[in-house]
Amino acid sequence: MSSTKRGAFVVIEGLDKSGKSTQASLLHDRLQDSQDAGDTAPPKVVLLKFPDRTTAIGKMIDAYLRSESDLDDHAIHLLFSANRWELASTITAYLTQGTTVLADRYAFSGIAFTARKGLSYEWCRAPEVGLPAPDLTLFLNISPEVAAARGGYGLERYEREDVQTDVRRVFDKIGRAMQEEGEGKWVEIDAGKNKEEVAEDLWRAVEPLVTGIHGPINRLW
Ligand code: T5A
Ligand code: NA
Repeated sequence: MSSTKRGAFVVIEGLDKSGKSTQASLLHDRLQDSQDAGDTAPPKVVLLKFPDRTTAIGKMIDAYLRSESDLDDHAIHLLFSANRWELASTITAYLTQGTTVLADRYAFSGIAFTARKGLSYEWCRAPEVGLPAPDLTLFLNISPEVAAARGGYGLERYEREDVQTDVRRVFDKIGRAMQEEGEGKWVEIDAGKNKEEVAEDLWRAVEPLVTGIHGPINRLW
């Protein structure tokens, strides 16, 4: 077996306003500082965000989320998935060159938000099959009531307590499936603590991966 290591793929998931973007940014900076990569080396870590609202597909998603357009539930689901597929080969390339990839939301949000509308879990999962699988998923756990009290809540389509409670149920199902199927580690983090405490808990889970990973990049399911 070759001793070459690849970068780790780490995903941050959770309910709306659980602090994903705040923590993804803190974690990105900490990973960057954790090792001096030198001038010519590939970047130590990159941070991606899903949905990536900057692409052509991302702009359609953005209009939908801000309720400026309406789309069939199946159609918007496939756009969210396509928005990940747009970046799949980029993720693989980064990991192969030894860069740690952090993603702020991923396929699990895709499944959870559509399945709660009543579309079947299997149908929701199908377009995600074959995407690069995370080595570690950090699920930021927060009660919908605490999330609703945070800044900016309620501005977008899905930011309602009844929606978030349903979404939470699907996330729990996904988390159990990931554990049972051994498809990559799924770790729940208490996101109701203050920012610094949550950052420490995330770091404890991520630190063992910062020196890289042996073995091939896994694929989802
Ligand atoms: N979606 C997404 C789908 O339906 N399908 C998909 O495939 C995908 C990928 C937009 C929507 O799209 C849906 C899910 C969403 O409904 P988004 O662009 O990720 O997804 O949404 P954002 O608005 O960027 O992110 P969130 O609303 O989920 O917020 P975050 O990132 O969880 O929270 P963050 O870090 O922005 O913090 C929110 C507020 O809380 C404060 C922050 O300062 C901020 O004001 N805060 C804290 N306050 C107290 N204690 C702490 N520990 C705090 N941490 C942060
Ligand atoms: Na966010």
